[in-house]
Amino acid sequence: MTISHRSQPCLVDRKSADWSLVDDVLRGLRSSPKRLSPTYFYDELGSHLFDRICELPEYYVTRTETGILAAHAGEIARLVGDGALLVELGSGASTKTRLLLDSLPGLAAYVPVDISRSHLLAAAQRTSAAYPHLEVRPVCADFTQAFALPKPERTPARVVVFFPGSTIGNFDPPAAVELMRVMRRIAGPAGALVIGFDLAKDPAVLERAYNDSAGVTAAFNLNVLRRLNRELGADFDLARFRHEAVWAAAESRIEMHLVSVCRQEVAIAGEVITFGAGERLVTEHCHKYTPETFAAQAQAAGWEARRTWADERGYFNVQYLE
Ligand code: AVI
Repeated sequence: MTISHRSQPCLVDRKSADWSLVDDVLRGLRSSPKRLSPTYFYDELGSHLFDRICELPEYYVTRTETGILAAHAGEIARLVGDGALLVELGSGASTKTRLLLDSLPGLAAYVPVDISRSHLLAAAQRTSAAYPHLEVRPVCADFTQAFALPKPERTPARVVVFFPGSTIGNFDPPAAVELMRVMRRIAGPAGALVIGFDLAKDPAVLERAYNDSAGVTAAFNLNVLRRLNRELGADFDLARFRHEAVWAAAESRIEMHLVSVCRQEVAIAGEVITFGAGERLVTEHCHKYTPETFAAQAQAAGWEARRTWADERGYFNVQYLE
């Protein structure tokens, strides 16, 4: 049956009930070094700031991956095959997905998964309007936890997970392997994974990408404190922290920090957290791979690369795995 027009996409909430923001944040702030999960960046403002980062001249990641996807969408679509269920983890604005959707007219359905509810719903509505024949089934979930896929109207031939943007790099190696195992469970035995990952390169290029001249990444980083003020009644003074992104060669990653510019005390959820002058709060790690380190990680999770695409400068890889 061909359905010629679809109503608004219906969002499924699969946020875990036993997860608590306050417990997780306090655990991170009590640890040494102090840490916050990068998932906290993506409130409404943070999601918009991230969309702006993707357009920055210094942030080559999105443009480079988009170029690879645009150049090879036809071949990716042939590997994905007809009638697949395409599940995109951390779908955000779903901009890159359109390159695949344009080449995949026979998809059973598209399932964007994101933690930011309003951003997800708005993006799903835009996708649905642009592809009126496509069933779009947004799921609001933390994709690092197992969640049930919605049942599409058409039984899919297979499940293909799409994980672009080098978001895998925001997970430290053991967590990245675990997440790739979760993706195997989502995809099932006949499924596949299309993933984008950033490659190690000249540290000057990397540090520029995370210290842009317009200060958007700094605003994105600091916004996490604004979120804690709003949602947990904390009293972070944003002017007393500064954004820093540094290349850590031994770990092959950019480390994003918020550096306390003075000794200070911050009240949060009934606790007082002391920051020393110059103390770093770690907000994000962005791992950069070599083809070998990524292959080892994928194999540890049970995936085998079937095809790899790169850009001319060798900055970024997109891979198809089964
Ligand atoms: C989402 N993630 C892949 C981005 C990255 O490059 O690691 C997040 C980001 N943080 C600062 N700029 C972009």
